Amino acid sequence: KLMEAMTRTLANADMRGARGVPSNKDLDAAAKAAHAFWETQPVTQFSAERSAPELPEGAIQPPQKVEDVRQEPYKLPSAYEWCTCDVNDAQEIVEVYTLLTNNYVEDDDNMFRFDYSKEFLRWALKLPGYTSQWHIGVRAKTSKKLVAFISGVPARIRVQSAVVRMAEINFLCVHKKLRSKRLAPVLIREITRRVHLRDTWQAVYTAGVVLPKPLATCRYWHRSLNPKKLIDVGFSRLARNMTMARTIKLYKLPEQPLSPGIRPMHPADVPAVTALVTTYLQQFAIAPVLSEEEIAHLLLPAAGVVSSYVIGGEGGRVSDLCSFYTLPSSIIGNPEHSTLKAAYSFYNVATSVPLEQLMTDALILAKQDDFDVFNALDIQHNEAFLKDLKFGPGDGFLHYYLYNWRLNKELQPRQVGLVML
Ligand code: MYA
Repeated sequence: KLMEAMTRTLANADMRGARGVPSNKDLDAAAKAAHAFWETQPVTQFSAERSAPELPEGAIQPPQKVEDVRQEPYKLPSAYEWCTCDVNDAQEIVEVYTLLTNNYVEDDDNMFRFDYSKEFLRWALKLPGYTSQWHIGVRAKTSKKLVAFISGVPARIRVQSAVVRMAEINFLCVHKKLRSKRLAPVLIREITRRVHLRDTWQAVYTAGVVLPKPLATCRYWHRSLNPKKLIDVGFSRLARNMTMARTIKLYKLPEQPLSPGIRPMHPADVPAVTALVTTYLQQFAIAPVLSEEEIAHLLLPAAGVVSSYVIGGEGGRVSDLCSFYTLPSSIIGNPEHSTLKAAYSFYNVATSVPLEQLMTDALILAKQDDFDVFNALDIQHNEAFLKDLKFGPGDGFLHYYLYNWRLNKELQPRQVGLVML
């Protein structure tokens, strides 16, 4: 997921200030802001660091007994009611899609808005073990229109040496006409209650906004695949001293992948890919623990949703994996182009070829599939190839958060192994 910060390429590093990247001063200001809701929640507070740096790492609050969890849903303003959204239902998935496509995350200048497809939303919400109790909507009582949404899916997340059952929270959205009415805290309290009812006491989430208190602050980088379109729609700018023709040449890629034998992942690869990914993820301070069933769900290629390629013998040892998911953005108010087709780097493991070569292949395969841009966070080992493969830094950050779990030290992006959708 990411980003909850929709970000764009910065044409030149010196333009960062002008393009809305918060300076350290802004982050300090955010840290000093009052958080009437978040200050009541079991999350690391900005002030805790100063007052009590040596509290033990781990759960902030002990688990309750499930039978002691509040039974009634939280109260909504009287014109609204709770619903669960059945993402298997053709009409209900359209309702979730429509709410998000019109009201979800935009960049700072309101030029682009995430346009998660119906197929993608179904995929992201139907992780093994999912429950529709965690796909929560709010409807207007009279019109029944869906006006807000929040979701959770179950996950096992390793934080340093502890493997913790958590909810991954995503797709929090309040209709534009209902903003700033403190509906978001009610949605968060309600999903917390329903997660507690399933004996789960921790959660992980990412957001573009600064809240108490980021576990890690990461940045998006963007690799132009279709530079002319990106410049035409204002996603990136022509660099100083560059013509369009030179820019197109700069980003040109080989027609075919560099690694002989690279091919789409097949169901028979699931055990080998699970082993490869499991070993790879052990080196990060925070990473998911993925079963074969979860790997199959997350990584087997699904058109318009996720693309995964491997190197290695069919059904036998797999030495390398690259993957990316499809998350287009609506281009707001552009007469010529309505959609930006973006690929987001997912899980990549290189053992038989250099990582830079594997990621070049990912770019080539994404280009073959007509993506306009390839995005990656500076997490995992991505720093090692971003600059050389001509990614440019974006103008937003993605902050990682844990609910009811304390870590005493902020993590560096390269210590983060978890990718959220
Ligand atoms: S991140 C994606 C969030 N979605 C968007 O950005 C879409 C566009 N924006 C909107 O739809 C609204 O602006 C939202 C806020 C819904 C974001 N995460 O109702 P309000 C706090 C957490 O008056 P609105 C994603 O999906 C804000 O600081 N809190 O505001 C992960 C303030 O609290 P405080 C946020 O603008 C979500 C309060 O809400 C966020 O109308 C993870 C204001 O409420 C945010 N992104 O609505 C959720 N934005 O006063 C947490 C604002 O204290 C999960 N706020 O500062 C926690 C774990 C729960 C499970 C636990 C289980 C154990």
